Amino acid sequence: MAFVLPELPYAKDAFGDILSAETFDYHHGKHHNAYVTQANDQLAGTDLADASLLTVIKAAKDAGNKKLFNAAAQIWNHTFYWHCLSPVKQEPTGKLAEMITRDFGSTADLLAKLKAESVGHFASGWGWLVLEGDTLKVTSFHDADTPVAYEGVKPLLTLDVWEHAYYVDYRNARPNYLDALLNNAINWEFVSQNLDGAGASRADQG
Ligand code: MN3
Repeated sequence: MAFVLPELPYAKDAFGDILSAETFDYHHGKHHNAYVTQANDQLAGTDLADASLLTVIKAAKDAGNKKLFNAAAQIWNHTFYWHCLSPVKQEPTGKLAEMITRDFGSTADLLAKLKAESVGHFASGWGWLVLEGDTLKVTSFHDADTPVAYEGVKPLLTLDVWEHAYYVDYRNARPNYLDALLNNAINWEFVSQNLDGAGASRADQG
Protein backbone atom coordinates (compact mmCIF):
# COMPACT_ATOMS: atom_id res chain seq x y z
CA MET A 1 0.00 0.00 0.00
CA ALA A 2 1.46 3.31 -1.05
CA PHE A 3 1.98 6.10 1.46
CA VAL A 4 -0.27 9.15 1.21
CA LEU A 5 0.11 12.84 2.02
CA PRO A 6 -1.84 13.18 5.29
CA GLU A 7 -4.31 16.03 5.45
CA LEU A 8 -3.42 19.00 7.64
CA PRO A 9 -5.19 18.88 11.03
CA TYR A 10 -6.41 22.50 10.47
CA ALA A 11 -7.21 24.87 7.60
CA LYS A 12 -4.11 26.12 5.78
CA ASP A 13 -5.06 29.74 6.55
CA ALA A 14 -5.68 29.05 10.28
CA PHE A 15 -2.42 30.62 11.50
CA GLY A 16 -2.80 34.06 9.93
CA ASP A 17 0.56 35.83 9.75
CA ILE A 18 2.35 33.25 11.91
CA LEU A 19 2.40 30.71 9.06
CA SER A 20 0.70 31.78 5.85
CA ALA A 21 -1.48 29.69 3.56
CA GLU A 22 1.28 30.10 0.99
CA THR A 23 3.73 28.42 3.37
CA PHE A 24 1.35 25.47 3.77
CA ASP A 25 0.80 25.33 -0.01
CA TYR A 26 4.54 24.86 -0.50
CA HIS A 27 5.61 23.13 2.68
CA HIS A 28 2.74 20.63 2.87
CA GLY A 29 1.50 20.61 -0.73
CA LYS A 30 4.89 20.46 -2.44
CA HIS A 31 7.76 19.57 -0.05
CA HIS A 32 5.93 17.03 2.13
CA ASN A 33 4.17 15.63 -0.93
CA ALA A 34 7.49 15.21 -2.76
CA TYR A 35 8.79 12.97 0.04
CA VAL A 36 5.67 10.81 -0.29
CA THR A 37 6.21 10.45 -4.04
CA GLN A 38 9.94 9.75 -3.60
CA ALA A 39 9.32 7.04 -0.99
CA ASN A 40 6.56 5.37 -3.02
CA ASP A 41 8.72 5.37 -6.17
CA GLN A 42 11.56 3.64 -4.33
CA LEU A 43 9.32 1.13 -2.53
CA ALA A 44 7.19 -0.01 -5.48
CA GLY A 45 7.75 -3.70 -6.17
CA THR A 46 10.10 -4.23 -3.19
CA ASP A 47 9.65 -6.38 -0.06
CA LEU A 48 8.85 -3.19 1.87
CA ALA A 49 6.02 -2.07 -0.44
CA ASP A 50 3.39 -2.99 2.18
CA ALA A 51 5.39 -2.07 5.29
CA SER A 52 4.44 0.69 7.71
CA LEU A 53 6.27 4.01 7.57
CA LEU A 54 8.10 3.31 10.85
CA THR A 55 9.17 -0.12 9.55
CA VAL A 56 10.50 1.45 6.35
CA ILE A 57 12.42 4.11 8.30
CA LYS A 58 14.13 1.48 10.48
CA ALA A 59 14.78 -0.93 7.59
CA ALA A 60 16.28 1.82 5.43
CA LYS A 61 18.51 2.90 8.29
CA ASP A 62 19.67 -0.68 8.98
CA ALA A 63 20.36 -1.21 5.26
CA GLY A 64 22.25 2.08 4.94
CA ASN A 65 19.77 3.15 2.24
CA LYS A 66 20.12 6.89 2.77
CA LYS A 67 17.85 7.89 -0.11
CA LEU A 68 14.93 5.80 1.13
CA PHE A 69 15.61 6.78 4.75
CA ASN A 70 15.50 10.48 3.88
CA ALA A 71 12.19 10.23 2.01
CA ALA A 72 10.45 8.02 4.61
CA ALA A 73 11.79 9.91 7.64
CA GLN A 74 10.70 13.21 6.12
CA ILE A 75 7.15 11.89 5.60
CA TRP A 76 7.05 10.99 9.28
CA ASN A 77 8.81 14.16 10.55
CA HIS A 78 6.47 16.48 8.66
CA THR A 79 3.32 14.61 9.69
CA PHE A 80 4.42 14.85 13.32
CA TYR A 81 5.33 18.54 12.92
CA TRP A 82 1.85 19.47 11.61
CA HIS A 83 0.34 17.88 14.71
CA CYS A 84 2.71 19.84 16.96
CA LEU A 85 1.19 23.13 15.76
CA SER A 86 -2.04 24.70 17.02
CA PRO A 87 -3.77 27.77 15.56
CA VAL A 88 -5.12 28.41 19.08
CA LYS A 89 -2.54 29.48 21.67
CA GLN A 90 -2.04 26.87 24.40
CA GLU A 91 0.11 26.44 27.52
CA PRO A 92 1.60 23.24 28.93
CA THR A 93 -0.59 21.86 31.74
CA GLY A 94 -0.81 18.94 34.16
CA LYS A 95 1.93 16.30 34.22
CA LEU A 96 3.76 17.92 31.28
CA ALA A 97 3.92 21.28 33.09
CA GLU A 98 5.28 19.52 36.21
CA MET A 99 7.95 17.72 34.18
CA ILE A 100 8.95 20.95 32.42
CA THR A 101 9.38 22.69 35.79
CA ARG A 102 11.36 19.72 37.14
CA ASP A 103 13.69 19.37 34.11
CA PHE A 104 14.05 22.99 32.89
CA GLY A 105 12.90 25.27 35.74
CA SER A 106 9.94 26.82 33.90
CA THR A 107 8.11 26.84 30.57
CA ALA A 108 9.97 30.06 29.66
CA ASP A 109 13.29 28.27 30.29
CA LEU A 110 12.20 25.35 28.08
CA LEU A 111 11.12 27.70 25.28
CA ALA A 112 14.45 29.55 25.48
CA LYS A 113 16.33 26.25 25.30
CA LEU A 114 14.26 25.00 22.34
CA LYS A 115 14.86 28.29 20.55
CA ALA A 116 18.62 28.27 21.23
CA GLU A 117 18.98 24.65 20.07
CA SER A 118 16.91 25.27 16.93
CA VAL A 119 18.51 28.60 16.01
CA GLY A 120 21.96 27.12 16.62
CA HIS A 121 21.32 24.02 14.54
CA PHE A 122 23.63 24.35 11.54
CA ALA A 123 21.87 24.10 8.16
CA SER A 124 18.83 21.87 7.68
CA GLY A 125 17.24 19.80 10.40
CA TRP A 126 14.76 19.58 13.23
CA GLY A 127 14.64 20.91 16.79
CA TRP A 128 13.18 18.43 19.26
CA LEU A 129 11.78 17.93 22.71
CA VAL A 130 12.08 14.21 23.44
CA LEU A 131 11.54 11.85 26.34
CA GLU A 132 14.45 9.63 27.37
CA GLY A 133 13.51 7.33 30.22
CA ASP A 134 11.48 9.68 32.41
CA THR A 135 13.46 12.80 31.48
CA LEU A 136 12.62 15.59 29.03
CA LYS A 137 15.48 16.56 26.73
CA VAL A 138 15.98 19.28 24.13
CA THR A 139 17.99 18.17 21.11
CA SER A 140 18.20 18.50 17.33
CA PHE A 141 18.65 16.15 14.40
CA HIS A 142 20.30 16.86 11.04
CA ASP A 143 18.56 16.76 7.67
CA ALA A 144 15.95 13.97 7.71
CA ASP A 145 17.26 12.23 10.82
CA THR A 146 14.58 11.50 13.38
CA PRO A 147 14.23 10.29 16.98
CA VAL A 148 12.07 7.37 15.83
CA ALA A 149 15.19 5.83 14.26
CA TYR A 150 16.74 5.49 17.75
CA GLU A 151 15.84 3.13 20.58
CA GLY A 152 14.62 4.81 23.74
CA VAL A 153 14.13 8.31 22.29
CA LYS A 154 10.43 9.17 22.37
CA PRO A 155 9.23 12.10 20.23
CA LEU A 156 7.22 14.80 22.01
CA LEU A 157 7.56 18.03 19.97
CA THR A 158 9.39 19.06 16.83
CA LEU A 159 10.25 22.30 15.04
CA ASP A 160 11.16 22.17 11.36
CA VAL A 161 14.22 24.39 10.84
CA TRP A 162 14.74 23.63 7.16
CA GLU A 163 14.73 26.96 5.35
CA HIS A 164 11.59 25.95 3.40
CA ALA A 165 9.68 26.03 6.73
CA TYR A 166 10.12 29.78 7.20
CA TYR A 167 11.46 31.44 4.06
CA VAL A 168 8.07 32.53 2.67
CA ASP A 169 6.97 34.28 5.89
CA TYR A 170 10.27 35.15 7.61
CA ARG A 171 12.84 35.11 4.80
CA ASN A 172 16.17 34.19 6.42
CA ALA A 173 15.08 35.07 9.98
CA ARG A 174 14.92 31.65 11.62
CA PRO A 175 14.82 33.16 15.17
CA ASN A 176 11.65 35.16 14.35
CA TYR A 177 9.93 32.06 12.98
CA LEU A 178 10.83 30.14 16.13
CA ASP A 179 9.64 32.95 18.42
CA ALA A 180 6.30 33.08 16.61
CA LEU A 181 5.76 29.31 16.83
CA LEU A 182 7.04 28.77 20.35
CA ASN A 183 5.09 31.68 21.84
CA ASN A 184 1.81 31.26 19.96
CA ALA A 185 1.37 28.08 18.00
CA ILE A 186 2.46 24.94 19.88
CA ASN A 187 -0.09 22.17 20.41
CA TRP A 188 0.86 21.40 24.02
CA GLU A 189 -2.12 19.06 24.28
CA PHE A 190 -0.50 16.88 21.58
CA VAL A 191 2.87 17.11 23.36
CA SER A 192 1.18 15.96 26.59
CA GLN A 193 -0.43 13.02 24.80
CA ASN A 194 3.01 11.91 23.60
CA LEU A 195 4.20 11.46 27.19
CA ASP A 196 2.61 7.99 26.86
CA GLY A 197 5.60 7.07 24.66
CA ALA A 198 3.37 6.42 21.64
CA GLY A 199 4.19 9.62 19.75
CA ALA A 200 5.93 7.67 16.97
CA SER A 201 2.68 5.89 16.13
CA ARG A 202 0.79 9.21 15.78
CA ALA A 203 2.56 10.05 12.52
CA ASP A 204 2.84 6.45 11.25
CA GLN A 205 0.87 5.06 8.30
CA GLY A 206 0.63 1.96 6.14
MN1 MN3 B 1 9.98 20.83 6.10
